[in-house]
Amino acid sequence: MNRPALLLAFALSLFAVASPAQPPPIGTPSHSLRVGGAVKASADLDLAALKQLTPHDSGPTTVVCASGATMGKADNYRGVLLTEVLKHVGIKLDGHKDDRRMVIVARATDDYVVTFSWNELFNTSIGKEVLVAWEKDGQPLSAKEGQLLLISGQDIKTGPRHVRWLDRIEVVRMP
Ligand SMILES: Nc1nc2c(c(=O)[nH]1)N[C@H]1C(S)=C(S)[C@@H](COP(=O)(O)O)O[C@H]1N2
Ligand SMILES: [Mo]
Repeated sequence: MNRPALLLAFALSLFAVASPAQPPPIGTPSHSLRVGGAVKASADLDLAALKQLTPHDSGPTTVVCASGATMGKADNYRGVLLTEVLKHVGIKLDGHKDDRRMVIVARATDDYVVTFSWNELFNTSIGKEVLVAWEKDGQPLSAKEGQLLLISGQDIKTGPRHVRWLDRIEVVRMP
């Protein structure tokens, strides 16, 4: 490198160090779903692995914030039911009365967290519409939408349990 170029590189590197880190405008997109906790064996399911499971289409869905504001609409989200993911990995159960102790925690890369109970997912109709989605209206989810997201279609307000950048499912056995 010649002298002016060297000086320029030096000045640029100083600038990079001096300028404060900008917060990312969006969350970190999620490229896989780690499933852990009270499961038979922890798993890290990438898109290809999720697509091996039985796909599910949500049909028309509106995302409504807890405030009542409509945040978005889709004709369809495509993904796999959370119950299918959990059946695939296998919840670790210690006897007939253990399932009902389980809390299922869904977490995003920005640490946004929502919870479900085992009964809610496997013993009410809510579970039939809790979807881990990778596609909206035939298109892969954008980075802003999370790349992977979770949505609970039967909720009164669908915004709260619409988890962008979904990357972890934790099964917690209540003591
Ligand atoms: N990862 C993540 N998901 C999130 C949030 C968040 O802060 N982080 N906000 C929630 C809120 S408050 C609402 S109302 C809906 C709105 O969806 P949208 O922001 O994608 O329109 O997303 C939910 N999902
Ligand atoms: Mo919200």
